[in-house]
Amino acid sequence: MDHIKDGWFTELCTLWPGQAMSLQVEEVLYHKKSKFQDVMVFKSKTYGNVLVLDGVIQCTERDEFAYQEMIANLPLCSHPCPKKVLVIGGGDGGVLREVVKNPLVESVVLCEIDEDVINVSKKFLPGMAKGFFSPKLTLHVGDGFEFMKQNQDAFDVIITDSSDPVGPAESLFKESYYQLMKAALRNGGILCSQGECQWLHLELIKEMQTFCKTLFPVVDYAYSTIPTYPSGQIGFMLCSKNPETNFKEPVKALSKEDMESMNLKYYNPEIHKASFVLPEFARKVLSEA
Ligand code: SPD
Repeated sequence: MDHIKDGWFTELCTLWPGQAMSLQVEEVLYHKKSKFQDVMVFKSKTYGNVLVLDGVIQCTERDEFAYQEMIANLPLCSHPCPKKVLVIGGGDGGVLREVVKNPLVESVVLCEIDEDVINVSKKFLPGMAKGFFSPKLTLHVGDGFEFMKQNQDAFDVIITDSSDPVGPAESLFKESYYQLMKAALRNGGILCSQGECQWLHLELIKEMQTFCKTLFPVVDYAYSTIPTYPSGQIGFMLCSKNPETNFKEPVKALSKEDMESMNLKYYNPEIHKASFVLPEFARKVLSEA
């Protein structure tokens, strides 16, 4: 268990050289290699249970909502009628939990390649995995590329909840993947993908934004703050097939009552708008893309 030493888990990865997040471990609850990756869940001292894939933190019970609520609600509240949704990845169920809360969403397909992640999350991350019990869900265990090739012109919103671009998820940050998503979206469709961190991966984000702009009339980048992701932030790449989309203004602003009934803890209409306001160093680079 190289990532745990003297009771501390340390997240080392070539994508964030020279820095690492550490969490104090109370107990390792699960640790096995699946067909695709190393899967671990540990109980931390202050962040609840933590899911780790190939040594990288995917979610902690304490702060996961800052990511799952944003990656779900930024696209859903930017689409006038998000009836059919596809989630690629997201095996912990947290994004699904957020998507099924939206009353306009009629059906969701979740396509996750690694069934072990789903099973482990049902056992150790029940607060996230509750999305799997929604009647709106069709679960597909398999490869997202293959699934989208078979399902063209089918979805209003596609959300890619992936791990980072090393190993199995690398192809999800490439142009060919965005071309497939474009074909799988209906007219006016919107996509939102895990878009890495402006402090660490600005060149990658710029490269992605550049190819996205050749495919979609509207492209934007937003971010959320989250203590347990590298540098405390994570971004979202948003693209729309509808030239009228303005991601910065939710088409449907949730009311206080909506937010309470949806039990939202991070997302609100104000943070939706604010999440597109970038610090100058990032704004400058991305406005050139
Ligand atoms: N650096 C880790 C990024 C992980 C993003 N996906 C998390 C999955 C949570 N549903």
